[in-house]
Amino acid sequence: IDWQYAPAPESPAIGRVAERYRPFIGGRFVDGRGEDVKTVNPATEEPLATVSLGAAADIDDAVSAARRAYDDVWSRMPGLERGKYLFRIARGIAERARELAVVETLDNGKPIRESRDVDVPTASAHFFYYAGWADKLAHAGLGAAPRPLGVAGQIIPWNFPLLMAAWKIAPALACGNTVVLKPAETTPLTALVLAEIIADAGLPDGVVNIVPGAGDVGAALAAHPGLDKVAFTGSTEVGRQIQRALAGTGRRLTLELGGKAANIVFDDAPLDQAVEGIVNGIFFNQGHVCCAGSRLLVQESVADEVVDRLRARVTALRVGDPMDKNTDVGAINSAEQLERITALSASGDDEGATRWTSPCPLPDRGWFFPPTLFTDVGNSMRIAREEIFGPVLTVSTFRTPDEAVAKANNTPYGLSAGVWTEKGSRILGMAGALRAGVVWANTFNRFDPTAAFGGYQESGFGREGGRAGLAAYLASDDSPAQTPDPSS
Ligand code: TXE
Repeated sequence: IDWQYAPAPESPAIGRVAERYRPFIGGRFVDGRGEDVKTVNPATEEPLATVSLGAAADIDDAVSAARRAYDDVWSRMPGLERGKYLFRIARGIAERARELAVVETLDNGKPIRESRDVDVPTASAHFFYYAGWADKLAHAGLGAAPRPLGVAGQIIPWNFPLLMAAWKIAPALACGNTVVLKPAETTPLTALVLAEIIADAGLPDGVVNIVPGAGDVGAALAAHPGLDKVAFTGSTEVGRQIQRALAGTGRRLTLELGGKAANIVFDDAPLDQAVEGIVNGIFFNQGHVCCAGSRLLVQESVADEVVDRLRARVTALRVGDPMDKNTDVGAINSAEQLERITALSASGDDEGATRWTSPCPLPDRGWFFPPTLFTDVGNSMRIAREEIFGPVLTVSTFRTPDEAVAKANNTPYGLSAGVWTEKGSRILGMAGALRAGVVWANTFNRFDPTAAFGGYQESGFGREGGRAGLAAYLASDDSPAQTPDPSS
């Protein structure tokens, strides 16, 4: 699918990273009351820009601004008008696509090819998609007069900084909510460029507020009594803390947490295609993907052949400078994440799995981890159970479809899964039996604004994307609306 709705003109700001980024509150860029910190380019470990962090007092200001904007303007605006603003934001992203891709890659470490071809166009596509819903909410299947919830607090991680901001902001605004968003501490830049795009689109002051900060600022936001809704994407551990903080408050919550997806290859699958899908499933975005296909389950009769082909293919992956268009695997986002990946991989060695590492050369500086496969993996090993969130794949085998389902479902998570087979009936059978919010067939890591995304069990609850994504931001009952329905 070509999500580049509008051709991106040459941006005058290509490659430009501003010196200082500030919180966006009440329609203005202001100095935060937290400290000034340097963001670091993970590929060089050199400082990239200064960020003025927010503090709890800035969260108070942002929530107040969002409340005023909700009461006075946004919840009263007809859906058709709201949609026009979303279309403008979508176009603004497309117009600044090159700049956004460069800033994203420098701040996050992901290959420029991915930020250019996936993150930025898909972010724009989310705004285009939800813009179309803004005046059609009565047809969303959520009752005749669905109404917005109010002010939403949104906390996002560092693996898809711009795209996660778009996933959170676009449906919330389309439904008539206002938002306070906190980007992750290591990747705040593109969300603050998005704030400029939002300001340029003329959005009424306070409808979107973006406050950079670390976990303390996130905790202040999640627990703020002025919110009606909290949406969080991040670790299962922090998700649990937020759920506890919200218990008994009546505030709505959606959580999108970790994953440990099985990518299941049957012996009738087109193996060349499957190997590409396995590589994309785990090495896309350095494996910093909640739905990454981190557990390969391959049918015993083709296991040796698949692993051989996989090693050959992985050996050809180029790891290195994320700004190089030929790079396949970029930098690990932070020193902490590199430590986590290193430690979990070491536990695989200790527990008796066999490690194979791509012989690719790694840059001398920056945080990098080579593409890695583990075979001889037992189900009880930590590498088979815990989310590694890095370029590390475990390989195990199965004989029958039932055994594949049992192994795939043997996890506390339930976000995604992949099935590779020529048989349509098997795809349908597996899709029904796998406990995962998304099941891809003969593809992996396909993101599409029209499709719902979300998990079961420890992967969280609630859906983002598609029509289902509207339910997270609307009061859906058919009782008389307490606030006028601006969309009807
Ligand atoms: O996540 P955190 P981290 C998983 C992945 C990774 C691990 C740790 O396995 O290795 O989590 O990553 C904010 N109250 N995922 O430490 O801390 C934080 O500032 C409120 C999977 O980076 O959960 C950031 O904005 N907010 C995942 C966001 O939460 C708090 C993506 C996520 O950071 C907070 C990221 C608090 N007490 C990590 N503490 C996915 N589902 O894609 C931190 N934050």
